[in-house]
Amino acid sequence: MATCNTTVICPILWRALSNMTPNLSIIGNVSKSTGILILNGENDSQTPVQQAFLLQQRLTDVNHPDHSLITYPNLGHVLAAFVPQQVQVSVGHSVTWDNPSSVAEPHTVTFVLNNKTMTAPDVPFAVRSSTQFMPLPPGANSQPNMMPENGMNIVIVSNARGYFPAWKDSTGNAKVLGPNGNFTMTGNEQYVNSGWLLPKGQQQQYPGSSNTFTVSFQKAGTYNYFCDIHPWMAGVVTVK
Ligand SMILES: [Cu+2]
Repeated sequence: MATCNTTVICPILWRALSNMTPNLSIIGNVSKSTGILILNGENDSQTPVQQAFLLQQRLTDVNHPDHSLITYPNLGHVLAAFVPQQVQVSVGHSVTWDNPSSVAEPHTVTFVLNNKTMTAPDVPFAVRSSTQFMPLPPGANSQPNMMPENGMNIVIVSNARGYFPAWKDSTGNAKVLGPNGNFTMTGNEQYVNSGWLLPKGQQQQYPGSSNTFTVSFQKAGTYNYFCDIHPWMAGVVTVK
């Protein structure tokens, strides 16, 4: 069976670097004992490379002793995206998604084939007000998000139908599957989700999460999908 691989890129790192780029007025006041490294993508739309040259010039003007500018040709801000965004396969063939990004940023491949089956990664549930939650591991800097309501508490928790591979059939039955789902799309589904896809080896923070998701398409059609965590990430599989 021919397999068509699509991948996910997520240069969150670039955003972090850009956010750290100080502006002109601040950079002139940085202590001379602090070394400054400016990293800038040539095609970066939010902090154009000219801005980086101005920062560099300002540091030269104030005789800052230790500063360098590195520009990266042909690189710039890219929002997290599916690559390629459009894939065409023949009936009976499959597509595998993975997450090759360098940071442990989760993504999902989510097919909402009936709008009423839409979900969110984190959702409210009611629990008894007396329910005690213990952070794990003990001493972790975490606390459950709880709001009192009518003698109960509302807690926001991770949605299993978003976190794990899950699907909902034509009659509304939902099934949650184990990690690294391998799903056969017959065309009768209302909802199919990959669960959280993490780069291989980076799922420690997210127990039970997946590295890959494979869908075998049994029926011709156009299958739109998106990432449940970053809804601007969208893709389409055309099955002929
Ligand atoms: Cu995403």
